Amino acid sequence: MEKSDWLKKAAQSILDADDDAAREIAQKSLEDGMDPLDMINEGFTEGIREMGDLFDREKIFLPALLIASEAMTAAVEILEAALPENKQQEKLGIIVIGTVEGDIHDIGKSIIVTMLRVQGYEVHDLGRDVPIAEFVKKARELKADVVGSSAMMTTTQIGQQKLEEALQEAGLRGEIKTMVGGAVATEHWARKIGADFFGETPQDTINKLGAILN
Ligand code: B12
Repeated sequence: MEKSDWLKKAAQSILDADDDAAREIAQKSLEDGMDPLDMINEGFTEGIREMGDLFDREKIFLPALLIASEAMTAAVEILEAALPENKQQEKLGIIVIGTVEGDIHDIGKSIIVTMLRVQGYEVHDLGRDVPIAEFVKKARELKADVVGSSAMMTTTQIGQQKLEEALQEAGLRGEIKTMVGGAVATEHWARKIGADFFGETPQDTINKLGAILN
């Protein structure tokens, strides 16, 4: 099958909220020699984005979105397992990342995690709904170079500001850089709270990380 057909099928399985199909397409595309990263970024992600648009326009409702999200997660797990281990001896940097407290959205954050690992960063993923104190504790423990936070709601965005303040108070902000992302974050927001940068997409994040750590 052509690459474009695999990508279309992947997106469609998310639009159909069909987790069996999503798993099968992930598996079969690998057997057919597809690149797992292309399948995630150009295939399944397109599906969840379109579902997001439909949800925004009230064409679908939360239960359908939830099932589609689960299908997305199932497919990404299979594709991630097929990624080559990064054998680089010297890691590019240590990153601690999570979705801020009160926020359970983790699809986008998990894609960032995957992409940064593939690039050669050592990424510690704290998951979702992560208390601010946990970010600070892990950043200190692991001597992180960068702390990243994801926020998807206007109500939870404040967590990114609290994280900046908590890192300052812990005296860690001198040695640790910060990056913010997620649907509600912007360049302006990053500047306002004093974060080092806003990462809009995986590639944008990779570029800015490279620049800031050099
Ligand atoms: C999928 C989804 C869900 C799923 C989440 C499943 C999961 N495991 O993540 C479910 C169904 C569970 C859900 C629940 C809810 N959701 Co919801 N959800 C979405 C939706 C449709 C898509 C999000 C997504 O996954 N996008 C796809 C990914 C690939 O994109 P992304 O997240 O933006 O990530 C990219 C970048 O932002 C960036 N990035 C992301 N994180 C980070 C971090 C760093 C450090 C960096 C550098 C970059 C980066 O890279 C990613 C890859 O490109 C959005 C709509 C939208 N337009 O965003 C609403 C949305 C975020 N949800 C919303 C709401 C309100 C809710 C609920 C409260 C339920 C409700 N009443 O609607 C609950 C939240 C419960 C809670 N406490 O968190 C609102 C938030 C509104 C607001 N502005 O505050 C949105 C915007 C929908 C809307 N228009 O109303 N949701």
